Amino acid sequence: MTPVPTLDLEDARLLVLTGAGVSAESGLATFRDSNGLWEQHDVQDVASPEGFERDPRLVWKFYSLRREQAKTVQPNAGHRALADVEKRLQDRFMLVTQNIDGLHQRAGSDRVIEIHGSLFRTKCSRCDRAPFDDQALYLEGALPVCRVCEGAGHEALLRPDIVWFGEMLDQGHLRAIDAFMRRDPGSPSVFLAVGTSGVVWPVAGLVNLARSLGASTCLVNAEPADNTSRFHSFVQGKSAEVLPALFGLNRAGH
Ligand code: BV8
Repeated sequence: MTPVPTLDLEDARLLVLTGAGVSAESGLATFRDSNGLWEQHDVQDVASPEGFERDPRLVWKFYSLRREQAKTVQPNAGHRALADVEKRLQDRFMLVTQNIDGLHQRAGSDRVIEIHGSLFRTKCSRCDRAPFDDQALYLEGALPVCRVCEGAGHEALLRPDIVWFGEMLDQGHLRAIDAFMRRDPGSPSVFLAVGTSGVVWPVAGLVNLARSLGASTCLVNAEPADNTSRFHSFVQGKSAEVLPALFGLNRAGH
């Protein structure tokens, strides 16, 4: 682990962006590491609207297996460290996660924006009914259909409430992130990215917005990321080790 800088959070706002690397030490596969999810599946087949259109059963199997596995693992010390610093900073803290596994919430984080959606929410592929909490596994048998559409004489499959490639992010989320970064322009702010390869846009561009607004930026990652050069500081290491040290906690998160 490279030396951990001290983050001066006195009066500062802290925006944290996490990716799959934060859940790696809980036992969940990342996407682009060796043996990652995108080595086992073609992204276009399982994480795009076209793929769902082509083979919804394959897509529901892909996400049902991840839903099943996410329930069996536990948050790690990195998740707990972020939940702890949220309690200390309160409304000066925002967590934006690309992860859909729900581990931040299970570790106690409340101020979370799931910018790419959630494994545990399902929505209609046709109508605009609100997404709903769903723990079910659709591994065999009939795929879930929307009862609201059915009542109106239409047939429509339910789908995971997840942002696939080629789909727009929730504009409300992007507005909330932008407003948080622009709040109290005179006060110090920190942008911390953890466990993300910096490949997926538009989230990979958040560091540029943070810098343009005068934030100090830090990346914590197991290896250099695609956009490492955009950060003022880079800490190479595992998030479950680095985050407790970064926030002055021991590994157990106390
Ligand atoms: C969109 C689904 C409008 C859920 C995902 C420019 C602007 C806008 C869009 C684009 C653009 N250029 C290209 C695009 C299109 C595309 C895109 O970005 N493509 C990339 C691949 C080039 N973006 C989109 O389609 C977005 N939509 O903008 O709509 C539009 C559309 C088309 C064209 C223009 C505009 C939608 C993006 C969301 C897609 N959905 N997932 C799911 O299945 O999970 S993205 C997927 O990648 C996940 O959400 C994941 O979170 C995300 C990012 O991956 P990471 O989390 O970073 O994971 P990864 O494995 O890559 O890296 C893990 C890192 O952790 C590694 O670096 C590793 O070293 C490190 N690590 C490992 N262990 C540890 C660790 N670090 C610390 N500790 C450890 N222990």
